[in-house]
Amino acid sequence: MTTGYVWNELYGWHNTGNYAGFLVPSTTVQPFQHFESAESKVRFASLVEVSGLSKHLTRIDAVPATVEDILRVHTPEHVERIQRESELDKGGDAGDGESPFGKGGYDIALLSAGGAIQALRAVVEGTVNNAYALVRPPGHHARPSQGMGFCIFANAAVAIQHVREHLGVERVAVVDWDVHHGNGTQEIFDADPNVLKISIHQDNLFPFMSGPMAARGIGEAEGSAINIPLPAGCGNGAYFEVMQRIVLPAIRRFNPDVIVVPSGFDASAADPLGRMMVTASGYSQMTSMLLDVADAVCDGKLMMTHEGGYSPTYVPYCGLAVLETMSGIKTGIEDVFGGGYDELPDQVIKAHQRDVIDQVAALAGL
Ligand code: 9RB
Ligand code: ZN
Repeated sequence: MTTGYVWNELYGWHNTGNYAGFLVPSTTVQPFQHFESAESKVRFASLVEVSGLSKHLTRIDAVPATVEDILRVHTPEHVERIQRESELDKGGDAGDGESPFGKGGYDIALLSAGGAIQALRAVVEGTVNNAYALVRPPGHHARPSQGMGFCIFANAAVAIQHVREHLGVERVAVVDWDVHHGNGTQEIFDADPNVLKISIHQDNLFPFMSGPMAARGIGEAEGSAINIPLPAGCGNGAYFEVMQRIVLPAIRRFNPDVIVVPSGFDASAADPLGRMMVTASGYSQMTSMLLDVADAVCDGKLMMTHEGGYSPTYVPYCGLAVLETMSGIKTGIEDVFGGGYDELPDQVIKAHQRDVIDQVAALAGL
């Protein structure tokens, strides 16, 4: 089994400035770090090296996405505005006032989308079995004409459109396990029945009022979006039930050519933005399930592209667990930070969590 891996030092240089979380500093808000700082991703990349896992992965170089790649998904106005603001010393904002970027941010955003493209290309072409693109800035909130939620360009969607255009891919299943709704991916492919959009998220966390279970795709694509808005507090048990009752059967029914996972680790028990309880071993088991269904329907073809996850200490262990599972290589590094979370009662599915899963399964005809 060969697992591709994308990381570029410039991803750590994407500059979100001195926001206090998502707030602009002022005389009443002390400057700090933006939530989407480099920390959790740089430390993930660091653990991949220190653990020795990187020696067993197939490094894939990020290449900047071309403007043509970006324009398959975004409007020229959006792309031109990002490029223009990126030339300013003070940088700019992707579109919602809480997604800042520094000088040169356009180039790093192209490199982020390009990292996802190269990873997906390698999987589709079969040079690797599967791949993880540890890219930054993230992408799943970016809309056709506007960035938002710390995202500039829609990395996963750009990669999907690239391989459909260049490599003859037709059907793609997206499983977004970031704790926030993958609204951008959904909007971009809402009317496209050949892209299955599954998003597992905390109900109405971000964006506001986005990702209700009633949003199921539009027109002839009705049924191609499956939103799973979980109540806060879900742990591994609830997430496994989501996989078994909804995600895996939906993928089997859809029969994709490849599976793409916008992978955030902000559903982890340690995340400061999400209110979920997933652990590194939970992410590992969900990865196994996805690998199994990928083996069954699409020759194991699975690509993950990094999204959120804001615990600088825990994200690296969640990420390492996923990469170990994808590659089949154990580094022997224990989940020292999260081990205690595995024993908490929150890991067992609760009735009110199961109710939501049952409702979504019924809506989806599963
Ligand atoms: C604002 C609020 C947010 C909160 C979370 C994200 C996470 C993105 C992510 C983005 C924006 C609230 C501006 C609440 O990790 N995606 O995967 N903004 N949230 N109130 N206000 C005024
Ligand atoms: Zn998120």
